[in-house]
Parts: sequence; C-alpha cells; structure tokens
Amino acid sequence: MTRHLITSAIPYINGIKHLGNLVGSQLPADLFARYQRGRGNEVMFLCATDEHGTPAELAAAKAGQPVAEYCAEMHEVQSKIAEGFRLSFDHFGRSSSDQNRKLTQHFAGVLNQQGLIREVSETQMYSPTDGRFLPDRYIEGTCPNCGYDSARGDQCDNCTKQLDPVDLINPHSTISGATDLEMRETKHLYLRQSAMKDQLDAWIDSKSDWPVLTTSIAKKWLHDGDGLQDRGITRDLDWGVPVMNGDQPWPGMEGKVFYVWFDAPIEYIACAQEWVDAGKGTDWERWWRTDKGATDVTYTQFMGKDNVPFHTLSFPATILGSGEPWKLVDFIKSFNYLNYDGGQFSTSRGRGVFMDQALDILPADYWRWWLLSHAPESSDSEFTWEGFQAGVNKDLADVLGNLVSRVTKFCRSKFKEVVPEGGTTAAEDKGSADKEGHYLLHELRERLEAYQTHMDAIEVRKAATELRAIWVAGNEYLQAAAPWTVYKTDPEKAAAQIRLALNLIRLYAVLSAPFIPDTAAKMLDTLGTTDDSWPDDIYSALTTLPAGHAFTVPDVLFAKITDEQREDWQTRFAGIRT
Ligand code: B3M
Ligand code: ZN
Repeated sequence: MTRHLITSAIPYINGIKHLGNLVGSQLPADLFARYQRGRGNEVMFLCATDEHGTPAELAAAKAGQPVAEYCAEMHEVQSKIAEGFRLSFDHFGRSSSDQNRKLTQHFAGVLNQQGLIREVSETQMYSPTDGRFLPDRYIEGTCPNCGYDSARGDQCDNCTKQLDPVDLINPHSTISGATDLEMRETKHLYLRQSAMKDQLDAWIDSKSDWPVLTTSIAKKWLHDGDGLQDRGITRDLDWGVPVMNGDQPWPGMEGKVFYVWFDAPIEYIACAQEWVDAGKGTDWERWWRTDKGATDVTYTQFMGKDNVPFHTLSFPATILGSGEPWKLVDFIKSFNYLNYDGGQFSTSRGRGVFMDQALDILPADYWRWWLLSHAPESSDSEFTWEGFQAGVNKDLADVLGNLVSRVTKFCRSKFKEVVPEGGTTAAEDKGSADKEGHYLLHELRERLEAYQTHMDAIEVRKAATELRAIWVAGNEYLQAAAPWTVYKTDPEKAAAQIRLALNLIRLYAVLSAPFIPDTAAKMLDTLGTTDDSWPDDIYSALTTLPAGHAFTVPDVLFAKITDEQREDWQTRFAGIRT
C-alpha cells in the first residue's frame, strides 16, 4: 500500500467556477484520488476556498456584504457544488481559517530567521479618489509583456506573467476607474527568492518526469530576463492574514496583511490541520512532516498553467527556505485551458458554462466523462455543444449504457434476474471452449495494464481512451458471442456467455468509478454486489458473481442528448451570465 497526498489548486472564493476551472484542477485531482483509493492505497485529498486578497474584497463589495460574511456564504455554495460533482475531498477547507493564519505567520517568522525576508520601502500606486493603495486586482492596465489590455496588477491572465502594479501601462483603479494615480511611499516584506534560485533550479532539474508544461514555465521564470525576482509578500489591504513575525508583532507592518499568494498554498498544509480539528482524522503531520512519517508519502498537485509559477517557485521557496522538514511536492500536474465555443471561458465576463448551471441540466457523470476525456493536457482544448453531445451519446449511451442494458434485459427474458447457470466461461476454466471469452480476456488483460499505466502517470486523456476501448471490447464480445442466437441451439452456452457478461459489468463499474462514480455505484447496486475490489487478476475478477446470484435490470444509465436539447442549451449559454 502506498500513501498519496493530493491537492487541487484552491479556487478563489469570488463566485462559482466554470467548467474550464473544474477540468484544470479539481476534477483530474478527484480522478486520481479515486483511482488511488480504488487500488487500495491510502489517500489524503485536500482542497479549500482561497478567501483572501483582492478577489474576495472586490466580490464582497459588489455583493454589498461584509467580506467575512460573503466568504462564509460562498464557501458553503462552492462546497455544495463540489459535492454535486462528487469531488471526494477528505476536507474542503478555508484559507481564512485560524490554522492557516497561525501557520502563515509561522512561515513568515522562520523565513525571517533564515534571512530570507527583506523589508523594502517602496512607492506604490495610490488612488486619491479611492483614498487607498491599489494592490493587485484593484488596478488594471496593459501588460508590458504581451500587450493584453486587461492585465491585473499581480498577473497577466493572457501570458501568465507575474506583474507588479507599477509595471502596468495606462493603469486605472478597478474600484472607481480613476486614472489620476500617484506613487506613495509604503513599506513591504519581500521573500528573497533570488537567493534561492540555484536551489530551486537544481530541484526542478531533478524532476525529469514532470510534464513539460510544468517545467517549461518554471524554467522560464528562473531564467528569462534578469532571472527569478524577489517577491513582495505583503499588501496594504484590510482583509487577509495580519502580518506577524511568528507570534510577535512586526514593527512597521501594522495594519498590513500577507499577499494572498503567500498564504494560499500554505492552506494545503493548514487544511490537513482543519481536517483533524473537524474530527475527521487524528494525525496530519504524518502527511506533511518528513520528521513525523511523511517520508513515504507521494505528494501530487493539480493546477491550471497560470498557477504553475507559484507552485514551482514561490511555494517551494517558502517550504525549502523555512529549513523545516515539510513535505515538498513530488509531482505537479498542470493543464492548459479549455476554451468555450470559439472563445475563452471567462469568470469576469460570465462567458461559458458554470458549475452550478452544468448540474442543473445534466448529472455529474456526463460532465465528468466528457471533460476528463477532453482534458487540455498537451494543448488547449475546446468545449462545443456538438462535441459534448457526440461524446456523451457515443461513449456513454451507445457503448457503456447499451452493453449494460442488453445484457441485463436479455438475461431477464431468458433466465430471470439471476446470474444463469450452465456451461463454463473462459474466466472460470482456462480450458473452456469459450473462444470469444478467451479472446476478450486476453484483450482486457493488456488494456487493463495500459489503463493502469496511464492512470499512474496521470495521463488523463490516454486513460480515458483506454477505458473507452475496454468498454468497446465488451460490446465486441457480445457481438461475436451472440448469445441471443446461441440460445436457440445451446442454452447452456448462452448462459455461460451471459454469466461472463454480467461479471464484465461489475468489472466495468470498478474500473470506471474514478471517471463516473455515480453510474459505477448504480451498476454495482444493480448487480446486487458491494464487491468493488480492484482486479489483480482478470480471471478471478470475472468470476466474482456466481451462478444463482440475483440482480435487477437498471433504468437507462445514460439518456442520449437530443438535437433539441443541444440547440436549447447552445442558445441558453451563448450569452453572458449576469
Ligand atoms: N486561487 C487561483 C485560481 O483559483 C488561486 C489558486 C491558489 S492555489 C494555492 O485559479
Ligand atoms: Zn501579458
């Protein structure tokens, strides 16, 4: 048994995420967590809401609510939606927790002791109209790197470059639109990332198995231009983790908070503490402290490409720089963007399909299957309604759903709702005359191997392709074996064929569960079994349900998406969400 710590990038609290966000972090993380659990491994799967910084303040202001109240409400909303998509977090925490506040202040303190923090007096954008400094998202302008005209003060959404508000061309306040900005003196803390450049570089170099998307982004920020820059980790904001030097005040930093990107990744750790404090477990340190048993943990992070610099450089700088035995990430799986119908999904512009809307029109498994089988891994990918309809109808309805329906209904009509007796199957007896069965088992053995290899490597699309092929093999078996014809002359043989096919449905439920957990559960339920053990051996896996075992014919597993529905949704989601 191996142990897997898995985290998904923690979504900002400011509203409901779209399907592009979902497929870039939470959903593939859930796939991997479910797969590892399915294989009998020990898993700690954590996610949280990212509640600090300007995104939270701005959204609360827009909603006309105090920010703490807004965050508490939105956390509940996101939590419900996550459940709706069957995201199987061991804990869904909050970066505004006490645990995270203490831990963030602790990290700042130890980084300071290690000489990795410097105090900088600098001039920052100040808006006399708004009566405040304008950090990060309070300011927008043109990106000096790529020319995108809505770059934010902390990062350009278009080219992913990390920015400082002063870098922006033609900046304006996002509160009032004011452009009469002036520079005022203020003091901030900087994390001396530049002092850790060689250490980080060597660490990235040691990760030869990481996706190129991950390492190329890291290398770019390490080497482009003047190389890795020190990073301001404090802000002139009200909402956030108050700046403290461990548990001591930090003179001159009164009234300031840590930058959201400093405390957000620390929440991965604090979340495990929250898990304990919520009474869900007893020992978080065996997941996070290498001096307390975390040496045998494999830690995998999931995120969209815009989050990669923070996870390959800034957070590792925090962890390594602390000099304390915290668990470092072992594998970073990053994703490109999913586009929506010829453009971008966009939260700020309300463009695309949002998680709550998706669940309003179809059950989670439809979305999970399509999104994961089209995950933007090697390049950006695109959601179109035609593509979605075709994928769902073909893979889920025609291939998987149809197999389950044909087998169970045929069995009911000829042998009643019990696994039929008679003959032998290739799985039961290697010397059986069940030619088609032998062929099927041979193919499944190879495909199972490939499926596991892809899942272990988190090659999501390849894994989906293999799973689809595993389903197709079942239909081909049925076609070749043709029990409905065989039954007329040799009912014993037909019984054996159906016995194998019913066992195949159980196997499919187990293998498919990471992708389509609700349907998998329904399939097992239909078969009247709770045996969801991962197949060590295809032969014994396909003899689990013995002759005489009762089952029930399920309703349709997947309804096809009609052209009418597709057109209706196409129009409904063409506009802008308000
Ligand atoms: N909240 C950005 C995002 O939601 C940010 C991720 C933090 S991960 C520590 O895309
Ligand atoms: Zn840019």
